[in-house]
Amino acid sequence: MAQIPADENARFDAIIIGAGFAGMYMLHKLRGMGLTARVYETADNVGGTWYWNRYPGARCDAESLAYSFSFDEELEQDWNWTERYATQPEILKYAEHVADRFDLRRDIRFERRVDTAHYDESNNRWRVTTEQGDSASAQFLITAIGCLSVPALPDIEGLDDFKGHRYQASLWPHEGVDFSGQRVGIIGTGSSAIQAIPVIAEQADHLTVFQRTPNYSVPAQNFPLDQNWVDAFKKNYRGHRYNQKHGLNSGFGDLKTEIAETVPLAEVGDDLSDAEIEAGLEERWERGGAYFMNVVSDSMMSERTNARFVAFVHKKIRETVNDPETAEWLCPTSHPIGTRRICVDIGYYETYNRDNVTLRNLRKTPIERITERGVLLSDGEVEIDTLVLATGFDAMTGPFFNIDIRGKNAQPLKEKWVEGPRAYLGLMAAGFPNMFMITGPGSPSVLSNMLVSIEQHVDFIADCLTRAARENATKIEANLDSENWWVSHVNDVANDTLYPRGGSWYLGANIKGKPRVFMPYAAGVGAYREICDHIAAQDWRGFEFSA
Ligand code: NA7
Repeated sequence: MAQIPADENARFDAIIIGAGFAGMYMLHKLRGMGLTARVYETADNVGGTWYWNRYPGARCDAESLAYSFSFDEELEQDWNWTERYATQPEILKYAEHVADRFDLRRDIRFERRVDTAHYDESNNRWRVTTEQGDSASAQFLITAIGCLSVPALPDIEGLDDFKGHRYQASLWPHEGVDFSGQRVGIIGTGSSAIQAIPVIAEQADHLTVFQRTPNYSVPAQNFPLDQNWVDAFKKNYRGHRYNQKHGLNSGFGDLKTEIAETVPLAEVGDDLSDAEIEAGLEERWERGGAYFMNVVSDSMMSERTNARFVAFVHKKIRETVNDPETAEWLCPTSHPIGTRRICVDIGYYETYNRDNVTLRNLRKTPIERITERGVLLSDGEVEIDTLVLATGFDAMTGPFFNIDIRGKNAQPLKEKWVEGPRAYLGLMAAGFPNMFMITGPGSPSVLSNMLVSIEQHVDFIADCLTRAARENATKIEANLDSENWWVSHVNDVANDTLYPRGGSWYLGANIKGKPRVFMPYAAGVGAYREICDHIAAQDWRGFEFSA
């Protein structure tokens, strides 16, 4: 395919970085408003996270009928999901379908990595360059760069010494990997690994899991979707969408059940007897999904309630895993349940009953280094042919810091955010006029169904631009006091929950030297939407419009 020539001093109304779901919908929306836009995308196709994360077993942990666009009723009626939780290939196919259906590709430049984005005060425009030589400017800059798009390599000595095959979950080869006849080792036991482990175990000769911190996982209870049920569901798609957008479940939720049955059993766990809470947890476990946490409303607020959830999951692990020592090692004890992203699995704990799977507990026998032949633990070397790294991401701020973004007075965003991200509503940083962030830090983002949050942000940004155009304002900037208020509100909300005790990437705790700041907004998409709508209704309080 002939390479499209680089843009040379091209001018647009808006430049969007990233062609995942956020970038695609933003482009579609801007076009509908009669604005010109260019999208730059590093990959050679659309899909964002679903383009890169092709590891075996990759699938969404929000239900497919909810993890899809709602902005076009014909699209939502036409597209048919095949399983309760869609696989990565199916979601990628959906993303490609959206790109083709709305003819998005003609404004997207693929295989272009934005390296600089500088605000020019003299003409109120953002100048953007790519590593591939594009140069362009636009009045508005919109980042659609994802929250988990910068893979983190583990800080382990000798990684490059390994002579076998090495793969990273989030940069998986497009042609796939055949593990048959292989001794495979996997480092990491987060969501990615918990999805990949059962699938790799079925293929590999032997799989060794190197676990530092066990995670809580609940069964997906995945199933193929029944067409009659889907047809009935789609008749009331608007009602379901309303619930996703306004509900407490942040866009997750058990779609098979009517909303009345999915409300928590009680506001506080203390109001329920052990038998009552057990019955509720058992029922949610059987239904499957991350929605498990909402049996009681205070599961993320009360240590006592949370501990009852923990005891339940520990019991499930011990009942499932035959070897008692392996079962104990798999029981998380270092953090309350839900304070790290709860994993949704298909046969994860059961996999440890296979003869060809071994769990190594790195808390007892830490990794000393990677060798030519495998992984050297404190009690000896484990020889492997293939090493899989499922070691996570430099979450939320990492994607911003990968680009040299400068606002007024040439201030780098990296400098403004040196002690943690600061943005009004997680959407706009003071000192960075006309730059909007879709699902940025300080918004519900990773604590929500991303499609629900993306649509809300894109619509909000579009309304904000419309407000500016109506009043002939060319410059929109977040007010610093409003930003400070929002950042402290985000912190207050987080501090009222158990989240900060998770020590996870939500807090930046997985990256050396990163400030420990709880980044997502933890009050849910319903509360967040209400605040945004209220702010818009008060003539965009906290946003300053000028000519
Ligand atoms: P996560 O959830 O950040 O998991 C990364 C895992 O890698 C986690 O178990 C880490 O253990 C482990 N890790 C990282 N560095 C090391 C070293 N040096 N040694 C041993 N183990 C290590 O990333 P995922 O990709 O699984 O999931 C990210 C999100 O993607 C997920 O929540 C979904 O939203 C989609 P640790 O906990 O640090 O001890």
